[in-house]
Amino acid sequence: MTMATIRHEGLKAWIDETARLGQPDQVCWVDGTEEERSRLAKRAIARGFVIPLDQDRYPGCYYSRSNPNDVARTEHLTYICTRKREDAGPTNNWMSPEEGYAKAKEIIQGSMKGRTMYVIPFSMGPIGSPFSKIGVEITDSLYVVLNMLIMTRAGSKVLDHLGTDGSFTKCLHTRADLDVRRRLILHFPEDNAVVSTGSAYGGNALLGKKCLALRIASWQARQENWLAEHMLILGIEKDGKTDYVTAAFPSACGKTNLAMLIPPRGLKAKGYKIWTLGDDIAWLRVGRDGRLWACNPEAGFFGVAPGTNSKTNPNAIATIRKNTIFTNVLLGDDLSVWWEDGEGEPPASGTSWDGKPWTPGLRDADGKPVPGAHPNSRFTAPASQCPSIAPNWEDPQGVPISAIIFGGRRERLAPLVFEALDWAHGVYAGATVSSERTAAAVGKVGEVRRDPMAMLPFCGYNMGDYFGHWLQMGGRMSCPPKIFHVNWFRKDENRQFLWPGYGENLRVIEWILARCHGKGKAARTPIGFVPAKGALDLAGLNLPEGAMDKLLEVKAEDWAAELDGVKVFFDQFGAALPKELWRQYDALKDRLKTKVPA
Ligand code: GTP
Ligand code: SPV
Ligand code: MN
Repeated sequence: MTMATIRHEGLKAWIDETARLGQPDQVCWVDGTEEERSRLAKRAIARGFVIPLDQDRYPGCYYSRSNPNDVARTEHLTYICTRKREDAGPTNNWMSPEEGYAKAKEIIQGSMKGRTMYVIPFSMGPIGSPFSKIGVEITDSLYVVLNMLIMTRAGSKVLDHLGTDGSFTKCLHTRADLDVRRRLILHFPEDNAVVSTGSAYGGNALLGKKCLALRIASWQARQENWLAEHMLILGIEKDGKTDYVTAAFPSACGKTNLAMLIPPRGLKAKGYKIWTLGDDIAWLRVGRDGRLWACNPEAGFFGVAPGTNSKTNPNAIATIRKNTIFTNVLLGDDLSVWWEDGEGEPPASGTSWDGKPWTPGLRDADGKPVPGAHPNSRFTAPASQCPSIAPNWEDPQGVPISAIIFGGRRERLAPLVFEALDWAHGVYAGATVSSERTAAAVGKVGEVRRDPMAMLPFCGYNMGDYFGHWLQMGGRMSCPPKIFHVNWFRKDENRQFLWPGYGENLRVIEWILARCHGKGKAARTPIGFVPAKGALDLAGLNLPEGAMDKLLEVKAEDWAAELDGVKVFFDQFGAALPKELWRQYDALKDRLKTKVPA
């Protein structure tokens, strides 16, 4: 592909303009062929951007280490640039488009000198599906190109589909000098454009992912009456019938793990088969049948490495055996990779994520263990390599959703599972999700913050309007999914997890689906329905005495105290917060005051 063969004038003009600004040595169109990918990988190795792993043990796999100051999303440098400040809302950083473009221009000017500027046409969603959106990423990072080739459907076939005047999201990325002072992740939803500078980390630099598929897409979804969500998609097959659910958990709170779960031994006899359709993002549309249909816009997984092993997530381990890029894990001197709570023994010696010599058991001056992998180290692998990938994962129509599951990481308060009373109450439950911060973004790990629908960092417009959009979507469906809330992370007084999690989570999903089919016994609490005694199948689990009671406990006084935090959170939206959410708040307050008979 060359500039001369491009028939889309708007695209051509943008490429020309960007090349004049960035001043790369050359412009290279990515056509998406295997021959090209292998050539680019060789080039990335020659330039030192990636290191090939031991090809016998890890065929087609590469290692990459990013700048130690650039290993997680930087929410404080992420902006929504709209003409009106209130359109970004109180939970987003805002900049005017003029200021955004001016700041970006200053950084991009000449930043690609001595480099190649790659142009990657890509489709989020199967090419040609009614769900799909096209983007074009310009980048001066070969690491980004290699990742985008895994995470999206990229290359000339996308251009063919775009035609001479199709619309696309302009995604402009320069790594510049990787200095945080020149790091900005800017979104211009009114122009269908993203500009990202000074970072080469995943969500900051792979612009199809959080920037296009969530921030820009959520803006478009509101206008076009659909939903762009931070959700996994999972299929549960039993007796020849498959139910599909989506689940929204904040970053590093278990989406990849749930999406690939293996039925626990105790439930094996029931003949469950679990299908993976997506692990991070779902686009949802109302079907002609009045149900909600979901599609995964991505083509790969950009998953958290630490904690991934063949006990917790065997499907992930099988997925990353070949053709995978490992970022910021430990690199063994024998060209192996390893991470904390990973597979097998660590190598005898290696280099840690921040480029320092590392040996097993290494401790710092204070005697604290020095991790080999960064807690947010990741693997990038093709979804097609996942043993549990659903045969219909690329169906252009998507799959019909029976349940939407919200969740967070809470040591206390939230029970293992509860079912919302109806759609509006479910939206309230989603809007008030709170969770302990993880290493996926720069910030204080463990601090509890509100993360509505797991979208706090990803909603591309005023979250008050977003809640309104969710509420009205309920009215567009004759058969809306039921809404649930789960918490795999509740702890006992010794701060040990009460629930074993991972594959065992199917026991909770089983109850959720039973509820969707009008079965499954439940007890009503002020916050919603929880499983009645004996309603969860716990065969073979051997939980300690009383653990289940603690897991399902709903303490009215704790929930009443939580309401103060909800009020502070809601208040900041002013008039943009739908009145319905205040009605839900008041109704919950009342229910918490009323003694409910058991
Ligand atoms: P992003 O890719 O950042 O959006 O995250 P994610 O939601 O896909 O998170 P992921 O599944 O990678 O899980 C992150 C961490 O949570 C890992 O360290 C897992 O081992 C851990 N985890 C996942 N599921 C469970 C569970 O059921 N129980 C417990 N205790 N930990 C879990
Ligand atoms: C997340 O942080 O939610 C991720 C990783 O899935 S990133 O692509 O960096 O956003
Ligand atoms: Mn994510």
